[in-house]
Amino acid sequence: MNIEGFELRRVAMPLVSPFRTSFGTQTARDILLVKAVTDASEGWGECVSLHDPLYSPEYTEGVVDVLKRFVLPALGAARMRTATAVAPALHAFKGHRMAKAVVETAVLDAELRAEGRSFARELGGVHDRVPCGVSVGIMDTIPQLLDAVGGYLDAGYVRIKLKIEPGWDVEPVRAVRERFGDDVLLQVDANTAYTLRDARQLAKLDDFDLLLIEQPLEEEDVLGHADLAKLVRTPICLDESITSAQTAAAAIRLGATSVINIKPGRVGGYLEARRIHDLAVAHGIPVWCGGMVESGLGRAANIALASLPGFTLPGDVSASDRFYATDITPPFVMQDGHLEVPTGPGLGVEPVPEILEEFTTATEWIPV
Ligand code: OSB
Ligand code: MG
Repeated sequence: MNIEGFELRRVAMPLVSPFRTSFGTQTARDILLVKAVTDASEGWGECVSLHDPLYSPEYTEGVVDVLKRFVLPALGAARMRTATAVAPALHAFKGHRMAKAVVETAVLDAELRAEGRSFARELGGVHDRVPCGVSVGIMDTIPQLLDAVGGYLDAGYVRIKLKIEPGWDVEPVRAVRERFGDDVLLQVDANTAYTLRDARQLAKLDDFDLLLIEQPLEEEDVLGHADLAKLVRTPICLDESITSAQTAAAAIRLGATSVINIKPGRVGGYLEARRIHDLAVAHGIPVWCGGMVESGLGRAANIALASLPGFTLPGDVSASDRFYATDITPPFVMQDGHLEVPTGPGLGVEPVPEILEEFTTATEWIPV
């Protein structure tokens, strides 16, 4: 397989409703797609970076810059032919994992399509469908939140995640428990909005039998999470702090995380995501697949990853209509609270050409 070049494509997709987290409110997604074009096939990657560096240091214009300035020229110079060669060819460049992940995913998709193998099969998936969780944004009022959660439960979601921040934590959790009962699988995500001084407030969540508290403290405060784990009974789950298998190993050793949210984009790609899965399984740490408000392309790959055996908790793997009225691929539709794992070559899904064109705001061809 010889790589001829990469198409960078920007796609603007409106969200069905605003999505508010402790770091901001999103009303639309400006997605960077990368298409790898080889002499044998084409493959897609979806970049998870956000428009602004509010979740991680990366941001989409920065990803485009690092791709054009460093990543794609290095791949061309390496005459790289397989997805496993991508990470070594880029190793000299520090960080920029979302940028590295999107090109590795595009090359992997191209390679698997050429060979007729699916992502799930390549990564080691063992299930043909995965359970769906949903991430519920911060709302203006508790009644609004209860309406939203009720709607997702009616739709069949098997796990609810509430976004929290100081001032929106114990009360919304209590209200959801009171209205929907103790059987609902429930967890919270703070996106780094607290400090260790908030330990007593966070310990109040212990009364509600939550599956986990996700990333309460700053990304780099791994020790703080280890200290917090001794002050609260609810399991701590790291998201932002887990940037590689190496940081995952350290966080596990320190007792900073007893569950891990794996997001392939955050850790440099699906191959590193699988290494974190394997490490976690070896340590008896449950993992689940995070989401970054992906279109159907990124969603397809996440579903494949979530079918690996260590993904024992439902992920932020939801149906297309959780975020998008119209997806750029045929929509992922939930059945009985689950999504089917794609079995076709590569991602197993492709953009619908007319819809892709309709949402596209810019394209650029970069030969290598
Ligand atoms: O922290 O998990 C997060 C979305 C954007 C940025 C960060 C996060 C999220 C989510 C997942 O909560 C949403 C989804 O894709 O289902
Ligand atoms: Mg999170």
